[in-house]
Amino acid sequence: MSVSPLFPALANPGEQPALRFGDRSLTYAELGAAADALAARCAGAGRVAVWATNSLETAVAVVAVLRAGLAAVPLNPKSGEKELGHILDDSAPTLILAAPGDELPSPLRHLERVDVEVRGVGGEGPAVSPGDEDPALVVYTSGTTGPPKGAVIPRRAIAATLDALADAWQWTGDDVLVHGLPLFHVHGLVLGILGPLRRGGSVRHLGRFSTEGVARELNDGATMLFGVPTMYHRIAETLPDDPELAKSLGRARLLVSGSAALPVHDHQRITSATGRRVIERYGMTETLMNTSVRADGEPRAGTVGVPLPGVDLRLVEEDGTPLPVYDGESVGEIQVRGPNLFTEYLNRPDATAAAFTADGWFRTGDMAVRDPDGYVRIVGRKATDLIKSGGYKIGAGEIENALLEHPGVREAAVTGEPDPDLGERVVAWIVPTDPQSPPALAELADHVANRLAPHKRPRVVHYLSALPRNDMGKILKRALTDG
Ligand code: MCA
Ligand code: AMP
Repeated sequence: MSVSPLFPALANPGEQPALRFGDRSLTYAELGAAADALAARCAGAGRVAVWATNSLETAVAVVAVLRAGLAAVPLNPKSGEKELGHILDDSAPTLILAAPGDELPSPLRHLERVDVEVRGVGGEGPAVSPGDEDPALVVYTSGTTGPPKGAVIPRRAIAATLDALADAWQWTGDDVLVHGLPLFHVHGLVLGILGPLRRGGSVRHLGRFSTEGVARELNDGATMLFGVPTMYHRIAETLPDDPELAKSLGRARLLVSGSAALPVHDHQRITSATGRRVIERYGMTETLMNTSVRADGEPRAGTVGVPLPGVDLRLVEEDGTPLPVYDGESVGEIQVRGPNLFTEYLNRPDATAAAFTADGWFRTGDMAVRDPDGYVRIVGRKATDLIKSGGYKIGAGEIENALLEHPGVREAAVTGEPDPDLGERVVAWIVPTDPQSPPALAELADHVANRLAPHKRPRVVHYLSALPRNDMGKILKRALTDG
């Protein structure tokens, strides 16, 4: 079945602003022309990789791939060779779209490259009518072990999640969004770029996050801010010395935080300095958005609000039994069902099957309590081997594997520990090959940054003579962190 277009405002585009990155911008008419010209060049391709820098080109490229009825695979431009190699082998794109002049690393050079011309013209407009279930994006996300998995996100899920957020946030074409999020994850790309375009509104991307950039755009007509908790923490830290920042935040219609928990202390500091409350929403690469505090609802710091329209949510006990009542105290795993869900992990039927119950509920792995009136409060995660740092999900296993490839490392374990700025920071526990000259933190950090991605690098290293293990040889991570 065919869905209505993902971007109704591109059907008959006018001169209203669509995208702005720094001093470069496109109206809907210009975006439509550039995207259609590029879509024509992608016609017939399979999956299309996008070199997802924080740029106008990335936004045009993803819109073009969607207009062509194809699936985009956004690539983190800071991915190291090992991570990039895995994503390319797994997703097998036939094309790579990149900004003219961007230098691509060697694993990408064998792919046919098409430069993204943001002033492009000459396309015919989409001749295809993709179906609801057709894949729109393949977004790579870390698990506890092994390399990242590609979550296949259908067009239906993008439309459903963005329309549900429009309802919860009273988000319209009059809104102007500002953010500085990366464009290779759901938060920055789906919510932060495709969201405003689906509403017919506009987005101003900061290139990189800064409190100055946020203040400037909110003073200049932006109505909404999206960010991860680290960004709101940095805002909270800056507010006492920056009354202008407080005034500009006071002008926003909506301040939204997501990707990790925003500490109540940061909620409070922002509210007391600006008079505005930050609202939290809860999502996942595989599910897009599940819950949110509503713009017309009671903001309750420390909760992620209520299920979005169309989303079924339940809490289950260890054995899978749903909790009978919500009392604000009983903890269960969050499971969700709805049109917002992904289709599968690419090439991983085993992982896809394990992620769903027999009757189609997706197991999030997040642990929560629910207040009697339905508000959800996330209290933890089932897997200790997943670390959320700066809003990025990082699997301990993939970092351990990368560390073990360093000649100076004989054994390695990775854990997360609390960090006031990043939420959690990555900690490496190393048994060095040569105890007399163990590899330094900077060297191990570079090693991981170059192989995987800079945000996955360890921030702390501890050296041990042996890792604590149980009788089966399994590393006892709790013994590391408790010690
Ligand atoms: C430092 N750098 C290095 C090294 N050390 N590069 C290579 N090798 C090294 N050894 C570089 C980094 O690349 C970075 O460069 C700069 O130094 C600073 O890095 P760092 O301290 O790690 O981070 P930061 O710049 O302070 O970043 C904090 C941040 C970032 C801006 C909050 O963590 C961020 O953008 N987080 C957003 C994550 C996100 O979008 N998550 C959504 C996924 P440079 O500055 O040039 O980059 S979750 C999701 O999508 C679900 C659906 C949801 O619910 O939202
Ligand atoms: P990712 O797999 O990178 O898409 O990250 C999804 C995970 O981020 C979820 O499973 C949650 O653990 C976490 N998350 C997202 N939003 C929130 C939030 N508002 N509060 C707490 N955790 C969140």
